[in-house]
Amino acid sequence: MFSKILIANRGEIALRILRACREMGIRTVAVHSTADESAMHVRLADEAVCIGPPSAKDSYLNVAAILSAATITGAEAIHPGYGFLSENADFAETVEAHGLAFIGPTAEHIRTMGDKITAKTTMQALGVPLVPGSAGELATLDEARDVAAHVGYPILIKATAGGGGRGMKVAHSEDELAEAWSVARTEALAAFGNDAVYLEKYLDRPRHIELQILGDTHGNVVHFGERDCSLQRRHQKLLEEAGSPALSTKERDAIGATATAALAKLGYRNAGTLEFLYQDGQFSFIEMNTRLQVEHPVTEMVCDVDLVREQIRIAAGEELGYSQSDISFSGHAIECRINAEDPDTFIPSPGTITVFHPPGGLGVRMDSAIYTGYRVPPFYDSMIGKLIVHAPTRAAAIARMQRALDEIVVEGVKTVVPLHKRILSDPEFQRGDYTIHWLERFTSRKY
Ligand code: MV4
Repeated sequence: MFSKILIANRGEIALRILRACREMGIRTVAVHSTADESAMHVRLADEAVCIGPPSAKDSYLNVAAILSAATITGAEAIHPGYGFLSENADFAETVEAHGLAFIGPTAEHIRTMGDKITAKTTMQALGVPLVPGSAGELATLDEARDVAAHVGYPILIKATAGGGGRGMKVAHSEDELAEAWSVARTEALAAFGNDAVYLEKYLDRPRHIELQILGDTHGNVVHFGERDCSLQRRHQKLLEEAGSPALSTKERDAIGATATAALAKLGYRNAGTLEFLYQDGQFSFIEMNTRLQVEHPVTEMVCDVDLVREQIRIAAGEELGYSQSDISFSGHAIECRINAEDPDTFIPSPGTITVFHPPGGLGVRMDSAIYTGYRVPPFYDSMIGKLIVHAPTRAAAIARMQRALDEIVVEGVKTVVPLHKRILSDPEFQRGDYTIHWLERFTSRKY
């Protein structure tokens, strides 16, 4: 096992990783920008190294500075968290070239899944169901027309380098195809420097369901069930739950078996998430995330597993030591992302937190790096914490989350807490009756 790990991240996820290290008797190295000198991850780590000015480009994305920090402190492994360098294949490769362990998948697997077409063709070859569409990149508009006629309208043009919904255009009929084609390509080129696009049948009311996977370096792959991440706005998730209100145990077992068999064949190691669109009882793979995700705690609560600890054990070469039949699902978990944003306009609200009182009690978990007097810097993501609850049933989890949201106090900055309260008291939400479009409509509703 490692004796020292460098955490190449900030905020709540840096604390999450630090906590796992502490419990495993592993020393920690925090890295931070000049804007984060008084951040909680810096205070709690055994050592801290300043890696640059506030701009993420010059600090949390500064590969040379992070590797220097690892070298001078004698860290043996680097945990990238989520965001920043976590899905940068070149970074993973460079870390390993320096004789350090990258706590994540191989650079090759990160690269494969980073390209959406390669990810899809790889998964298809491994027997994972996809949305019907083009076999790969489309060379011409004529080719797009043929594939669209074959799969049937409406269709979606997607950028192969895409993510976050950019470079994505719907065509409801052949009349709209030429326009969608050129707009998607132009956007893709501007956003990613790559105008390659592909085509899929457009699903009009899917849920976004993702499956948590772990693989070790001995060929064992298991899954920890699904998370329903349909409640998002402009591709920013806001509330996630495990399990999905839409899924039966039978459906979970079936997609889980397909996914673990596929990733075992691939030789996948460490944590990964398969993203699916789920509509009319059908799963369609869309993307794979090769990192620990923001919403991993809901899975931890229902499976009683420490996913970060597992990631570290896997990176150190240990065997999982359990199989699929040892993993069971207990109760229901919900996560509310607490963003420092106006709850109506979603405009970021950085500033000093004058009062912070975290909620507590049975089944309540608050993952956050804020404290009373903490200044939320304007340079990074506006998420300042995650409130997670676990209870025997979904109804009890909703009641528990409502109770916890009534208890939490965050003053000095605006937060999305009032929006969460509205969502949790909505009858459609309470019935689990929602798709990926639900929150967009809900937040534009007048009340
Ligand atoms: C889709 C889709 C409907 N049909 N693909 C959005 C970003 C990227 N991750 C995939 N996305 C979608 N792909 C087909 N064939 C709808 C979306 C989509 C979406 C997916 C997941 C979560 C939120 C979303 C919001 C809008 C659109």
